[in-house]
Amino acid sequence: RQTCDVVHPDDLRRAFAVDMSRMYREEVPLYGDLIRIVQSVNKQAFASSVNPDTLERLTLERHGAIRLGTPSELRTVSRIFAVLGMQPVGYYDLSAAGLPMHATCFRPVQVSSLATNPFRVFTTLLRPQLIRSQEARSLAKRMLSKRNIFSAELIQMLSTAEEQGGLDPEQAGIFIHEALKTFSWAPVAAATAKEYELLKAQHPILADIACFKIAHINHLTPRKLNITLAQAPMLEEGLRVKDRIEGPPRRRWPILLRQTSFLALEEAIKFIRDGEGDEKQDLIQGSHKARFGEIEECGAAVTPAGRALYDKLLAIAMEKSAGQDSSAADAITESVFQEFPDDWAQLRARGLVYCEYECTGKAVPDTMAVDLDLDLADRSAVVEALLAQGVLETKPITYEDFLPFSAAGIFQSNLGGKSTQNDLPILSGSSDQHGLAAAMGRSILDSDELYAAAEQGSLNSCLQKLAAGYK
Ligand code: OOG
Ligand code: NI
Repeated sequence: RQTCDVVHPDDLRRAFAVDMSRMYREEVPLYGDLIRIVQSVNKQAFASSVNPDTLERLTLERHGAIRLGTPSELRTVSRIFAVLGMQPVGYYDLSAAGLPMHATCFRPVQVSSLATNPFRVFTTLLRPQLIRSQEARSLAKRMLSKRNIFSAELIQMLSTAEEQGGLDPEQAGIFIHEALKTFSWAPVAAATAKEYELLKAQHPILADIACFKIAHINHLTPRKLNITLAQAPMLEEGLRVKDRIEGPPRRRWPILLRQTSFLALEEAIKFIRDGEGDEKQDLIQGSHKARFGEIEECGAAVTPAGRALYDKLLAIAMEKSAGQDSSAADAITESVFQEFPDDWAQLRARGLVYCEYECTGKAVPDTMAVDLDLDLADRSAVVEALLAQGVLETKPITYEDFLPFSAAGIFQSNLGGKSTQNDLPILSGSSDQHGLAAAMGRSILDSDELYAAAEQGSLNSCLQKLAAGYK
């Protein structure tokens, strides 16, 4: 193992996210408009918000999504993300929503890395065994087996990074440039129009995954402080915005994630001509709809108890609002969610959210002692007393993951038309986290463990400071 002056993975990720954003703005000019709207609304909303982040970190915030075709593509992508300091967190079974895919979220996991740059990527893998039509299944598999979405230079840099334990600044530049190629847009399909139509007829997602030479990023998502405020300017600028915001209703203390998107563009592409002939010069004009823009409002990460309450209320709201128009559905959802406390003290006292602890600077009263060796029950009594005395304070830990129902809603709105259970071209599948992990060749991290560790870490460092007499 050589030693060299390596670029920190957090800095690599930040550079990668910035370059990817620039690339996508060039490819999809509407995305540039979206960013402008978001920046101006964020500025307005920032002053009145309870959000603990800095405006700078908010403007950096992005996620993206890619759809991969084979386990070996996923394995290499997972190595690429590892170089960028991103690990697979969480498992999302999309078969429940009628999609032949499952997913994970690649993201930074350390509190300090999230603070530097929280860029995350929703990464789906096709599950061909869930495609009902045998013809479509084998065509998709055949096409995917022929493609290579990574440049030779990228693979070379990947090995270098793994051998050296990182990349020097010059290598880092090459790595980012080559990695972006894998996620860029090439308006030439690696399929004939007939192959494309065959897959699309089964499910539009199949054509998007299998008919291209590379794994284009299908959207990027800046973070919005108040997502409700962005809807109007988005419509004014002529973006075809999805009719409902996904996730929890509007609240004083936002939880989890609220998301909305503008609908996918119909983009010109060229297909390979069937049969003989010079493919490059002889292409057939067509179009493809897959790429879009999205915005999200991130709230507090919730504990398993908070998540169970969220899932329960969402299920009730969805059932009650079935068949209603979007404003009626929003009203129903808001009323159902009255049951989810919207007051910080209560959210914390009922153990519904994860908290970050901070020392306020106020001294520990003389009548109290902070002893690090206390057992759990005594310790939590001390913590409560310190909070009551104003020595400690808490704030939300930002949710850094995705929501499966919201993701399914975003998929549906961008593929056009909802499938009904009866004509699903997808075999019903069960979730297969083990299969996804095996495809990647590594295990998937549990987001709850990460949030709990962040909470504990912040509390421990406060208590250490206080025990050491910090004022
Ligand atoms: C991914 C959709 C999921 C989100 O924000 O929930 C997603 C896709 O369309 O490939 O990005
Ligand atoms: Ni998204």
